[in-house]
Amino acid sequence: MTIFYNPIHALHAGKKEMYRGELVDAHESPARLDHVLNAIQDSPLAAQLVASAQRAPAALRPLLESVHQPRYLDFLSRAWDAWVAIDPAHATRDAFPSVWPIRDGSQDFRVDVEPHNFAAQIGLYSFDSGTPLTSGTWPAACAGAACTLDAVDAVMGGQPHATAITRPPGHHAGADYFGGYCFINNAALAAQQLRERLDGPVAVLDVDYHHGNGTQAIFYNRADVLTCSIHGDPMTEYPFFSGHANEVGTGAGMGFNANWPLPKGTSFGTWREALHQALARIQAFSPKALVVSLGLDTFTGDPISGFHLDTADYVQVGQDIASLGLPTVLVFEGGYAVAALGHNTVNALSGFASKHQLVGA
Ligand code: OKP
Ligand code: ZN
Repeated sequence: MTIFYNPIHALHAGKKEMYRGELVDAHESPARLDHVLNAIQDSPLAAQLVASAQRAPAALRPLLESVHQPRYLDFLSRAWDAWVAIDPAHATRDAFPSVWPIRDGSQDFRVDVEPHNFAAQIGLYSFDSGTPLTSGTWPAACAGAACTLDAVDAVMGGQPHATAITRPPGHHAGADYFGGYCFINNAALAAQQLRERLDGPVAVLDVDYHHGNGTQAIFYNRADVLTCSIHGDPMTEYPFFSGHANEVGTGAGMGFNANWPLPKGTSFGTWREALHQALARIQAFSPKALVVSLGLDTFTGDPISGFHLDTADYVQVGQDIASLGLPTVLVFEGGYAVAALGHNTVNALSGFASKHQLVGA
């Protein structure tokens, strides 16, 4: 397994996030990845770790457009300059949205027209106020997409599995909106590219504590990409407005989305039963490849989450997922207990690599 990492992830460094009426230090920080990379370097996986290459914007753009809308990408690419152009003092603080069109499919608010006003635009293309848009968000997110595509290329080139270690994360980002610390949906990008290049169905398994609403939405009406997510029950857990068990897909995609919402406080034993159900669902789908949204915020010590997986449990998590025997791209997502995050990630990747054997190989 080659483990690609995004060498410029730290360009995205949100200062603060809105939380309960005040600005608190951002949870999604460069220190997260520093801990992960240090732990990998100190592990037997060290020899597999390589920096991913940057990609020219013109080469990356059509790939990004395979999962995101052009006007959303246009907005993200110019957002920081537009923010600072309003007032040079903006350079010292991150941009946040403050007004949103409700997306309920009705005609209450227009989402087809992009207003000229920056506050309106950042609201049009987002769904929460907890995701700082910073000076380095766009280059870091593009490099994260390139990192993910390197992992896809490795698997297409014959590696049984490859990993993208990157931030900001991606699974909350939809075709035309950011939120939940996410801007470019790396897992969806990997799934779509594998789908195109393998010319067969692909499955996504999201084990982050938070529902992968963006990934679900991007593939919701499609039968060729099965999306499965195990997460905190949206009745109490972010992102609240999706992730229920009765979200099963729509139209041609009916039956090709599956959610396992679990109560806050869920133990590893119960979580693992859901994992085994998800793995069985994926196996029945017979995909040609698997994408894993690897969030480590299911850890018992995570400051914004509520499951009770321990550091040692991640070896088992990796082994269980590997038992599918599918060509696999693992994409790093959440995990905010920074001191333990490195060990948790290494355990998941080591467990996976120790057990993985391509079916039919
Ligand atoms: C991103 B990922 C905490 C409130 C929740 C959003 C959480 C996004 C999690 N201040 N804010 O799925 O790990
Ligand atoms: Zn999460």
